[in-house]
Amino acid sequence: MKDTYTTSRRDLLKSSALAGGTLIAGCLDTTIDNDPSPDERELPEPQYGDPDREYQLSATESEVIVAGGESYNGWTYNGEYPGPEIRAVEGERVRVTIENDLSEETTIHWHGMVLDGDNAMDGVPGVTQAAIEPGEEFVYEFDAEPAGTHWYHSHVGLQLDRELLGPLIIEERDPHIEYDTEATLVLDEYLPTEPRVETSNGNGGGMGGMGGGGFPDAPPAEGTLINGRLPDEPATVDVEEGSRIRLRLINAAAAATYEIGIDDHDLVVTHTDGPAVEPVPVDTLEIGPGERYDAVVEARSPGTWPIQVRAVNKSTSAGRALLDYDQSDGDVTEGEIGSRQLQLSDLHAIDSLDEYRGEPDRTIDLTLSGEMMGGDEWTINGQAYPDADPISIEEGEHVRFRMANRSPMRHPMHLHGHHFVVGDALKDTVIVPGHMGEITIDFVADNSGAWFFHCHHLYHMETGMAREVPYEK
Ligand SMILES: [Cu+2]
Repeated sequence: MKDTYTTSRRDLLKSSALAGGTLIAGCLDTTIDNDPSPDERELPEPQYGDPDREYQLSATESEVIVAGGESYNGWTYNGEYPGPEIRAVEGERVRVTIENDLSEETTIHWHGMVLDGDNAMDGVPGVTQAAIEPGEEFVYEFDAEPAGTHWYHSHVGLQLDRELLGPLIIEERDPHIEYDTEATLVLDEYLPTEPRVETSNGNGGGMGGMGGGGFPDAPPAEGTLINGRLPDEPATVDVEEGSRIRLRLINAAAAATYEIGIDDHDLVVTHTDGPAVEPVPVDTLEIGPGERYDAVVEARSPGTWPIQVRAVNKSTSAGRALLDYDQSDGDVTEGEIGSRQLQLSDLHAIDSLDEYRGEPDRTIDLTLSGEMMGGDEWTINGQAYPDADPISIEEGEHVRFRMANRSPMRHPMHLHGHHFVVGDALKDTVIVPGHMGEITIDFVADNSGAWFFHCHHLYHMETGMAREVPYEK
C-alpha cells in the first residue's frame, strides 16, 4: 500500500476559487444541540458573518495504524492521524467546530495563527477559554493570517502526545517562489504507550539520571513517524522529473528535535513558521518541536530516494519517507546527504522588519532552567507555571526577550499571538540551544490579549516552563 501526499498547485488554486462558498470537510453532524452549555452560550458572535471555510472535527479515541500490522490506541481528530488538513487562503475566515468525544476535557490551539483580536480562539485552557468538557462542542473562528505552514493541536496536558494534532495550511495569495506541486510532512515520535512525565539525565531520551537525579522529560519514543508511518511502510511523495515540489515540514513531536535531508537532493528553504525568507539552499535542516520549514526541492535525479529524519539526540530510530519519481521502478536508491546544515543566520525575512528594529521599549531577561538533582519541574526565572508571575508588558511596546538556557537540553520557545524577530527572520518558535545557549527575540505588542509563552517540549511545558503574557488595549 502506498500513501501519497502530493497535491498539484493547480488543484489548490481551483479550490481557492471556491472561497466564496463554504467547504465542508470531515463528517458533519447535523444534530442541533437544543440545550447548549453555559460555555457555548457565552461564545462571541462571529464577527464577519459566514466563514469562508468550515470544518468539523471530532476528538476521539481511535486505532492508529503506523505500518502494516502495527497499530495502537491513540486519540485523534476524526479517527485520522495526522488529523485532517485544514486549509484556507490567507485572509479568509475559518470556522472549526470541535466535538469532544473523549473522556477528558480538551481544547485546540491554532499554532501559527496570530488571531488578531481573537485571543479567545487561542485554545489555552484556563487562560483563553474554559476547556471543552466531554460530550460538548466548541466553535473556533479565526482569520487565516499569516499565510504559511502551520498546525493545530490540543493544548490540554499531554494530549498532544496522544496524537491530537493536524496540519493547518494557509496559502499565500502571491507566493515569492515558484513551484509545481506541494506535500506536507508531519514529523512525530512513535509513542504507543500512554504519555507521562518521566525523568532523564538531560541527554534527551536516556532514562534515569545519574545518582537518581534528573530532569522531567518525555518517555523514550519507539521510533520516528513521517505522516504517521514507520519506515517499514513509508509515506511516499510523488514527483515528476523536472518539476519543483514544495515540502511543508512540521515538527509535531512532543520532545524530539529532528534533522531532515533527502539523499542527493537540495532543500531550498523558503519559509519558516509561515513567513517567507530569501531562498537558501542547504542539505539538511534542524527542526524543533512546534517549528515549521518550507523547502522547495527540484526533481532532477530520477529514482526513489529516502527522505531521512533523525532525532538529533539519536535517542530513537530514524524516520523515513520516499521521494518517488514518476518513472521510477520503486527500488530505493541510496545516495548521499551533504553537510550544509541550515543555520539561523541563513534566514532572511522577505517582509520588512523595520518595526522590530531599534532599541526596545522593554527588555526582559528570562533564564530557562531545571532542577538537576531530583527536581520535578522546569522553570523560567526560577518559577514553574502555574505558580509563576505573568510577564508584564504594555500594548504598543517593542518588547525584547533575552533568553538564556542554563540546562543541557534544547528549549523550543513559542510565543502565542505574535511572530517575533530572531536574527533576521520572523518566527513564532525558536530553539534556545542547551549548555548556556542564548537567544534574543523582539516583538511588537500589537495584539492585546492573554497570550501563552512556553517551551514546546510538551513535558517541559507541563512541568513548568511556561508563562502568561497578558496585556490590554
Ligand atoms: Cu524545554
